[in-house]
Amino acid sequence: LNTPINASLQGPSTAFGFWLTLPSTAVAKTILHGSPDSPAKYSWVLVDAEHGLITDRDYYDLSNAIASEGASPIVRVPCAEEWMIKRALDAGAHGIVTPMCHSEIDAANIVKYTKYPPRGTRGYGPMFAPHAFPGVAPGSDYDEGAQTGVAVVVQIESRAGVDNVEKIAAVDGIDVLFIGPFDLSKSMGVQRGGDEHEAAIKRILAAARAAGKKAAIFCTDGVDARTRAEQGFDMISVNTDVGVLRTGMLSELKTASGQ
Ligand code: 3PY
Repeated sequence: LNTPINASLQGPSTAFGFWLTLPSTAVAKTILHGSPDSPAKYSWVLVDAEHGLITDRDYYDLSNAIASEGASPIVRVPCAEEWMIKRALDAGAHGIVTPMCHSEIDAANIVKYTKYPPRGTRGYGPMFAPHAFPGVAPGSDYDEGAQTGVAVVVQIESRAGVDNVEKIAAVDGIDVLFIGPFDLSKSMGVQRGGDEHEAAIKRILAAARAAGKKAAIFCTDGVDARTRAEQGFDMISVNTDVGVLRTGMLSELKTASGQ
């Protein structure tokens, strides 16, 4: 499938995206529609149903709104359950992110849930999925494209996940290893940004590289994202909707009130 995220991951530059935690097509479209003085484009949006306020009832509208702006909707399901992955894909996700991938067994199951038989066990019912893929017809066009064209992204964010990361990266069908730095620091019991944390991040990046897979990471602002881009990450979440709303609104108030 010729989706924005696939094109961006195959291209020479970093695939930048952002995190959507509000179930609002207007917020997603406002950010994606950009402005004349911001030529850089986000190629994907993480629709977060693990945390945040989005539920699977929102996937269809959000996926279509995001796709209509030329970006890929990537749904982070609440956890790596088959039925959750199926509902996200059936609503039109161009990719899925699964939290807490701890082992190659987890990874192999996730791949299985994203593919139709005989490769996997995804149930058949993509009546609505093709709507979020401009130019892709329902039926065999979508069905065949989805077998390899849906991005399968697993989060490495636990000590076990790091211990097994080379084996996870080697699983056929896994496209991207996505680091969750907050959960990773909690699971390892180390400071975010400290030496042990950064060493684990480097190991995940190296494991992805060695296996010919892509590496992604969640960032908290543009400076953080620039640093990770320079380290060689392929896919980067720059910030979150609420993160930017909050800091932006508070900083404007500070200026307005002369502080
Ligand atoms: C983490 O940092 O743990 C994430 O999953 C991104 O929110």
